[in-house]
Amino acid sequence: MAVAIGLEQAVREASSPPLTTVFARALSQSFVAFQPIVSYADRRVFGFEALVRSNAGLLSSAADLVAAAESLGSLLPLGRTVRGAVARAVPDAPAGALLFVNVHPHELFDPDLASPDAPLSRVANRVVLELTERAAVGRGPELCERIAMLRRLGFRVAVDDLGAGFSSLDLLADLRPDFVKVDMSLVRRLDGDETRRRIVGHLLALLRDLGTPAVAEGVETAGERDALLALGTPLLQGFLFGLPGPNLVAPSSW
Ligand code: G
Ligand code: MN
Repeated sequence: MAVAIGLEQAVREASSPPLTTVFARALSQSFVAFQPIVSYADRRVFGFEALVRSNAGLLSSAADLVAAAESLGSLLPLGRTVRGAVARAVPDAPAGALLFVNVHPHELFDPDLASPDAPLSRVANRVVLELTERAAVGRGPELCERIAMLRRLGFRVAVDDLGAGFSSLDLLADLRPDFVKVDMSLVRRLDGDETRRRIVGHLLALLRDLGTPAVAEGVETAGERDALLALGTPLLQGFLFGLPGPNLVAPSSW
């Protein structure tokens, strides 16, 4: 068995370019897609989440790009590329709309992120940095200090993917985020599942009690939308309102 895997790997490595080359190509052909976040009650675009993609055949999704960057130690160049693209797009955003940008835990300590002269820092008051625990990154005072410093630059902060994987409730206490993004795994089939509805209902009540606005992610159906509205979540994101796209535009139908 071990021999078969070893051979398989050898064949793959012999017949394809090294990951560094594939990643460099993917990064050079990367772009940022924007997905609307809507304030449904007043049919207003509240903001957009910036999602990295690549036109290169390999490593075209955000997940693949991030995984390759993690294994190559290239998270900082990837993050800088994304942040630069978002900064260039901000002037095209509708007035008042916020740009939500995913930040890998390792990127938090990139000097470029915290530099007042970095392109994104200049528009920090339009930007919400989305954080997940994801990797085992120090959660001590240095993380809180870093977040405090980024806030002094004008950035706001969101805890991403709450309710899934690595985003635990103690992040809410540690970071006291400006927004929380409720993971799509909790949103899915919310309308047809009483238990799920109770869990999300209590989670939203907790966030209201903390004074933290929630964004529900991954809304795909009118049923999920209506269940979320009934539970009191006005900020919604998902394929129902718009796919990630190249332009910062309001959804065409809602
Ligand atoms: O982890 P994070 O929340 O940043 O991931 C966002 C991802 O979810 C993006 O890749 C985006 O394309 C995807 N996404 C956005 N809206 C929906 C949706 O309504 N349904 C599903 N299945 N995926 C979505
Ligand atoms: Mn996100």
